[in-house]
Amino acid sequence: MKTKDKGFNTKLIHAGAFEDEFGSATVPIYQTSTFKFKSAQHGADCFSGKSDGYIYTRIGNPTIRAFEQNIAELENGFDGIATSSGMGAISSVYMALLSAGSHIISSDAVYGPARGVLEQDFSRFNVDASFVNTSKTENIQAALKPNTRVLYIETPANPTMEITDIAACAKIAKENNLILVVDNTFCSPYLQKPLDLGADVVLHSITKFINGHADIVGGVIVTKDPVLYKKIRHSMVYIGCNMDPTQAFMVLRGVRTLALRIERAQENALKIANFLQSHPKVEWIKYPGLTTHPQYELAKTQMKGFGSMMSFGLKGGYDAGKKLMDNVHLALLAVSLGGVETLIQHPASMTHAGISKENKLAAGITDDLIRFSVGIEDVEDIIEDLKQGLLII
Ligand code: LCS
Repeated sequence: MKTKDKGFNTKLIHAGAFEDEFGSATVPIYQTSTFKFKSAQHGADCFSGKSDGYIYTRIGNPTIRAFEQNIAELENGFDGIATSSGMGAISSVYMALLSAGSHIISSDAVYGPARGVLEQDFSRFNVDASFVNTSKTENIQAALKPNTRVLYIETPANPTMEITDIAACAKIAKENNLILVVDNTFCSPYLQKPLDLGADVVLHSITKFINGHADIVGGVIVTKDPVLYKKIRHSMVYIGCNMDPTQAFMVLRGVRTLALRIERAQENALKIANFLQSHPKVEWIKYPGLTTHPQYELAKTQMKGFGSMMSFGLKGGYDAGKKLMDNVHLALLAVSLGGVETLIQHPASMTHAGISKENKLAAGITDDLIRFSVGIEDVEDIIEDLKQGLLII
C-alpha cells in the first residue's frame, strides 16, 4: 500500500510493509543469512546493480528493508539504513563523512560514546573534533575551520536537555558547505522532523522511543539525498554493523504505537515536571515543556510536543540524588530511555562516565544531574514513587 501521502499514524502501521504470497498481516522474519540466485547471471546482476534481488543479509534483507522504508517515510527522507545499534549508526555516519585531516563540530552534550568515539578513536586517524554548546549558534560560527566538514547536533541533548535550533544550523551548514547531522533520538519523528528543517542526515538509537519496549538495541540513519545515502550505506555494509532480521521485526512491532506511547508519556512528563519544580528538595529542573527552560520558545516551534525526558538536581547534590535513585521502587534504576517504563539514572557516573570530568562540567553534565525518562504508567504512581523517595532525603 502506498502511504507517502497518508497521515503519520497510517504510516506508522503500514509504511514499508509488503504483501507476501500468504497474505501475512505483518512482515515476516526472514531469518536467513544468504539468498539463492535464480542463475549465475542473476547473481552477477544482483552484484552489479542490474537486478535489485537480495544477496546477503549484511547487505540487505526483506524484514530489514521494511523497517528502513517505514522510518524513511516517517522522517520524510529518501531512504533508511538500519544498524545494529545507535552507535553503529553514528559510527557509520562518521566513517562515511570524515577523512584524515577533516574537522567536525559537535554539540558538547551528546550521548557519551558519540563524543568518546571521536575523542578516543577517530582522533587516531587525524580527525579533529570541536565540542561546543550548539544551543548558542554563535559557538558554532566561532568553531568553524577551513577543514570543517560536518556539523553534528543532538537536540534535546542527552542529558542536559539543551535545545539547538535545527533550521539555524541548516543555514550555517549551507553557507559553509557542511553536512548537518541530527541525532533525533530524544524526539523520534513524531515530535521532530530534522530533514524538513534543513538537515541532511537524521539518525536514531531505535533502542529508545522508536522501538519503545526495552527489548532490543538498534539504530537507523535516514538521508534526504540519494548520493549521501549511498555513501553512508557503503560504510555501514563494509563496517558490518547491520541490523538483524529479528531486530527489524521487533522494531516494526514497536514503532506502530509510537504516537500513542509518546502522547501518553509526555502528558505524564509535564505533570511530573510540575511536581518536581514545586518540590522543596528540588534545586532545578530542565524540561522543554516548562516555561523556565531556557529554550522553551524554540522547543514550542521546533518540536510538536515536549517529549518525556527531563533532568533535575536536588538541593543535597549527588548524595541526595544517590539516595533518591536507591529509594525509588517503580522507576527502574537503569540506563537507556524512551521505553514504556520509567527509568532513572545518573549520567556523570553512568552514561557519560567515559567523558573527562572537565569536559562533562563544560557541557553542563554536573554531578547533581539526575536524568528521568518518563514511561506510560499511571502518573499518580510515578509521582507517589518520587514523593516517597524524596521524603527520606
Ligand atoms: N544517541 C543518543 C541520543 C543516545 O541516547 C544513545 C544511547 C545513542 C545515540 C546510542 O545508541 P545505542 O547504541 O545505545 O542504541 N543512549 C543511552 C543512554 O542514554 N543510556 O543508555 C544508552
